[in-house]
Amino acid sequence: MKYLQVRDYLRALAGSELTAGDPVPSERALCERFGVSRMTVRQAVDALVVDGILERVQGRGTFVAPPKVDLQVRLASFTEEMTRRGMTASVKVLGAGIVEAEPDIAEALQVAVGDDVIHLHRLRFADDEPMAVEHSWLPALRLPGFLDGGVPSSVYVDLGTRGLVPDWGEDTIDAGEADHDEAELLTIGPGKPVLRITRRAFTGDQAIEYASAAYRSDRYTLWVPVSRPNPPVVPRNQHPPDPQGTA
Ligand code: 16G
Repeated sequence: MKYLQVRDYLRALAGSELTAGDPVPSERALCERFGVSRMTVRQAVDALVVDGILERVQGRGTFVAPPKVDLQVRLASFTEEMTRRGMTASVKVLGAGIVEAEPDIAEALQVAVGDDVIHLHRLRFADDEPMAVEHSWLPALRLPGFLDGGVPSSVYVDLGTRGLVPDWGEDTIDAGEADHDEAELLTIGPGKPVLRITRRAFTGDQAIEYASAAYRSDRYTLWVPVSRPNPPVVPRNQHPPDPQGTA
């Protein structure tokens, strides 16, 4: 199929001579080069837009898209993840303080309702581009003086200095739409898709963080390593099948 030739040519071009933000050859040039119709060229471009390799900018044309950051699902901090990818992490603190734990936060952090918890609301950047809006809650009683010197630039580094860096956790990931405030902060349109990630992180058997974040899904790919568990992993609140059938 002709369109595959055009697609593969553009894909190779985007991965070699061109870099993010460069325009791709015009439709007319591609039609001439491959002896195909505009419709065929558009079909090839569409496929690469869907794959996130090219992006169309209204009124300006088609460009090589910035590479997607693959968000690896593992217990790393935002700062570590971005550094590992050769990007510079930065943060804008939108709010920070001690609040009383609401019932859902109290349950997640294994504290009593009304106990002091640290609440952080942060906009996270990679190479100065907004990537995620995060709310985090941490048990204040376990972290005396946490906010005394201002909000640490990396929460997990601060936890590390206290010997409390989380060593395991649970993430849940949902597809969602950016609400008005998130869209503004992330510089995407309202209603654009985001990945909603909640995390409960533990140090040993004690919960140290509950977090809820909206990640731009145009800039993130989730990368999930999978392997066959042995023994089977059972979701929380469920019990493995009883082999004796005696339950
Ligand atoms: C990640 C965590 C977030 C944690 C932050 C600490 C996810 C989905 N979220 O963004 O819960 O608060 O790292 O990063 O992975 P920091 O040490 O750079 O502040």
